[in-house]
Order: sequence, then structure tokens, then C-alpha cells
Amino acid sequence: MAKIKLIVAREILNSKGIPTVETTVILSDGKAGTASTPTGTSVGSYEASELRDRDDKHFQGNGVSKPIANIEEIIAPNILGMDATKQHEIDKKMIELDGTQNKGKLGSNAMLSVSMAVAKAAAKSALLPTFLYLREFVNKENTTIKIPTPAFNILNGGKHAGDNTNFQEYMVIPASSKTYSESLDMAFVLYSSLRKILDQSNFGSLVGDEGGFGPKLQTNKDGLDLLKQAIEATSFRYGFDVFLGLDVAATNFYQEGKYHIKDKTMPLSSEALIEYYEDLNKEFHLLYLEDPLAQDDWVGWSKIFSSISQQTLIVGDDLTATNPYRLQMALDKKTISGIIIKPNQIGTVIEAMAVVEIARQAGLKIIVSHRSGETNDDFIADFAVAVSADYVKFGAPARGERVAKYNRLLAIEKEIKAL
Ligand code: 2PG
Ligand code: MG
Repeated sequence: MAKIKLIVAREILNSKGIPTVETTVILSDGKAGTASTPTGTSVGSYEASELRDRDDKHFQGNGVSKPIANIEEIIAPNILGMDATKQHEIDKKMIELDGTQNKGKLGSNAMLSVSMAVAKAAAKSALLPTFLYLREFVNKENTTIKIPTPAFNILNGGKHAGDNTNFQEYMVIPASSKTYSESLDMAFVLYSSLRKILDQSNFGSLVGDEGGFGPKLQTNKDGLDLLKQAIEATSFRYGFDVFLGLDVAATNFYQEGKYHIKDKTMPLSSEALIEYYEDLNKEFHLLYLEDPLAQDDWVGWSKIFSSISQQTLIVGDDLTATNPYRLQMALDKKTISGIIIKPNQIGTVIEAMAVVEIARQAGLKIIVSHRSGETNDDFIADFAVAVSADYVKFGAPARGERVAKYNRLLAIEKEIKAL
């Protein structure tokens, strides 16, 4: 049995140049795990709270020395000596030490970095790849070990690209019958095809936060047209080999009960926005639609679910915030057929797994997701395979912090074959 011997935390920068927490956990057998936490740009109201210093003299208030002090002065003294394989007990201990509903005292960034680093160290100690080790904590009934289907965000919008569009993410999604390596190859071809079209039409190919291109478009629909064109310029068949998906992140353009999108001159009611999605769906047959309505527009969510969930996966992100209570509300009100799982929305590995379990029992598709502010940490790739996610959303197939996850899945694909 390997015990937790030492915990050290430090401040590092994420992919957006903003400080974040990185923690190393060292065990009594000398094995170690290091993990760092991501940060969202469009952050939902129901997420666990990320702690920042708010000290103007240090990274203009964005520093994370407070959560780091919480790790070293509060968490470490309480979990040193614990058996590293007891992930439930370790996460529970941190939840007790925090004592709030939203991780507001210790900070979700403090807790999650420790939680992930413990799991990585324990996996090393057990001489297992992290995904296999993590499977020990998952209800394996009706699940198999497979690589989830990747959804590639090749056109960035909204808060991720200077409000060039209102919709946040335009994704190409290979058919789930493709192998993971084939999907990655397709993503390369489609990303290159889109770049060529953008360069030829003078939009340019500068990229947004998640590595997708960020052209300044007249309408949100233009983004879908561009993706369709990019697919049609290749040998892939639209609606057969590859599908389209959107993360609308609609909370970001919801003000005083109306939705403001540049496709329409007047602000839209929920009903009118849903009609617009129905029109888009007639043309594009979206496979996937995330956060089509604002995080508290329950009436709208129920309406869109009854209107298009037969054809399109309706996915909650800001709506559900990887939170068991929000998920239960979403199920009771019949609003979603898929759920985004982001461990940093809840703050510990075990709690994120518990939300996956509830969602799976309810028949939802599971989509494990990165954040727009990422690090090179690839834990989320192992996590996604461990929980048998249906999809992963790790951004474009470009930029270091995004390909860290996609490349880890390539390694896992081989590791699975060797099992
Ligand atoms: C989302 C995420 C990740 P952010 O809305 O799904 O793509 O964005 O990390 O900015 O919340
Ligand atoms: Mg989202």
C-alpha cells in the first residue's frame, strides 16, 4: 500500500496566459502524480467556485496563491499518510474540509488538482495506465473500454474568439463507426480544408481559444455554411462520414428575457430562437446541440427537447454544470439527451464520476470536455475512457494544450489493443 507522503503545489500559466494551480503528489513508494486545473471563459453560474487571490499586485488579481496555500496548509496535513488508492476517502475528506456547497472555501482549483494528482500517482503505484486504474471506481455494468467519438471544434466563436459570432463552437463530428485514428485523420483533413476556404475568401485563419479558426462572420449561420463547404471540398460525405454540432453557449447572448443574435435584427424570444434552430436543423441536420438556451430558461429547454431531440442530441453544459442536483432538475423537466462532464465544474474526480453514473442510468449520452483555458495536462483523456464516455470535446486538432489530450487518446488506443 502506497501512502501519500508529500504534496507540493505551484502557480503555473494556462493556455490563455492566466495563472492556474499545479499539484504534485508523491507517495511512500516514490511514485508521483502531477496535475493542473483548467479554467473556463464562459463559466456557468452553477459551477463550483474557482478561488483566485483578488490581489491587484499579483497577476492583477488573477493569482492563485490562496488555493495553493489551502493545498499546502489545509489539505496536505489532513491527507498525508492516507492510502493513495482510497480516492473516495481522499475526495470526501477534502469536501468535508471545504464544508461549502460550491467549494468556495478551499477552491475547486485546489481540490481538483489534488484529486487528479492523487489518482495519477496511485495509478503509477499500481503499474496501470491512468484510465485502467480509474475504471476501478466506475460501475462497469453495460460499459466497455473504447475511445469516445471526438467532436472537433474547428471554428471558434463567441467569448472564445472576440465575439466574432454569437454561437461559441462549431464542431465536426466523425461517424462513431470510425476508429479514433481515422477520426483524427479526418479532423486534420477538415481543418485544412476549412483553412483553405478561409484564406481564399480573405477571412484569414487566425485561431481562437480552442485552436479553431475565428473568422469575423456576418451571421451565425455563416459558420455552419463554412463547415459544410469545408466538408464538401473533401471526399467525406456530409451526414454519413461526418456530422455537424454546435455549442451555442446561449447564456452569453441572453439579456432580459431575449436572445440577441446577429442573424436577426430584433432580439428573439425563446420560442423564436427555437424556431430558428428548427430552420437550421432542416438544412444542416445537426447531430449535436449544446446549451441552445440560457442556463435558467427551463421552459425553453423543455420545448426544444420535445421539438428536436428525436433527430439531434440536446446537451446540457451551463444548464447542468456537472452537478447532481442540476442534472436531476434537467431530467425531471425532460430537457436533455446528453450531458457535458467537466471535472472542474464540480471539483473532485469521484464527484464527477458520480454525475456520469446518474446520467448513464438515465440513458443520457456522456460528453467529457476540456475548458477553453487549458494546460498540457492530459488526465481528462484517461478520465473519458475510464467512464466510457460517448464523446469527447477537446477543441481543434491543433495547439499544444488541445493535442496533448488527442495524442493521449492515440496512446490509449494502442494500450487498449495490448490489453
Ligand atoms: C464549453 C467550454 C469548453 P469554457 O462551453 O463547453 O469548450 O467553454 O471552458 O469557456 O466554459
Ligand atoms: Mg459548453
